[in-house]
Amino acid sequence: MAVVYLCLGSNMGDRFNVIQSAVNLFSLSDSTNIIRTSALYETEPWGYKNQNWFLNIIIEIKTSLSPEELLGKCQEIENLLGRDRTHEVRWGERAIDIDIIFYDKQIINTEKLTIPHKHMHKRAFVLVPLLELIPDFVHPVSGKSVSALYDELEEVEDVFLYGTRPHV
Ligand code: A4P
Ligand code: MG
Repeated sequence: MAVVYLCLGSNMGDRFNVIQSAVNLFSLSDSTNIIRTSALYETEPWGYKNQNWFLNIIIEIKTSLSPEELLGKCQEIENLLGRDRTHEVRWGERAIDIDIIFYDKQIINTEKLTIPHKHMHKRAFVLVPLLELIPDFVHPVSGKSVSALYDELEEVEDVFLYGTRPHV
């Protein structure tokens, strides 16, 4: 079993409901167990700025799936929750986006998958919730801990605690 950190984000439609539904689908699946989640955060858009704010959360899961199989599972859940990639702008609005941040300490660089996620170290919306869960976890490529990566952030987009969090 691998321990994996997923970042879920939504900035379209009923954002809370979409995040809750994604959490439910990971819980219900035989191949993924949710161990813990961070709090839920409302975050300023990173990248393409002219769009709605996101809700973001990190979930810690145990899984029997390989990284490629897990990517397939994440995309299946995105599709079930109404994501339509044909009308999207890069870094733009989406009902749900699920990124694999860490998969144990594995380093993967294929056409379909980059793990650790290639932008995670530049994103407060990933590092702030990760800090709650694994501040001392060392990024296997840079050799820096999550808290060191957070301290080194140059541009920090706004990240606020959201009043409530999804039920697991
Ligand atoms: N892919 C490669 N590595 C991974 C990985 N570690 N996890 C590939 C997930 N997918 C990975 O993803 C494009 C392709 O990336 C996938 O087919 C997969 O093979 P996508 O989700 O279809 O496209 P995308 O999400 O539009 O592109 P990208 O570059 O992955 O964007 P991000 O990095 O997901 O960023 N601001 C805030 N505040 N909160 C957010 O959640 N999200 C984004 C999207 C931008 N700004 C944001 C947020
Ligand atoms: Mg993505």
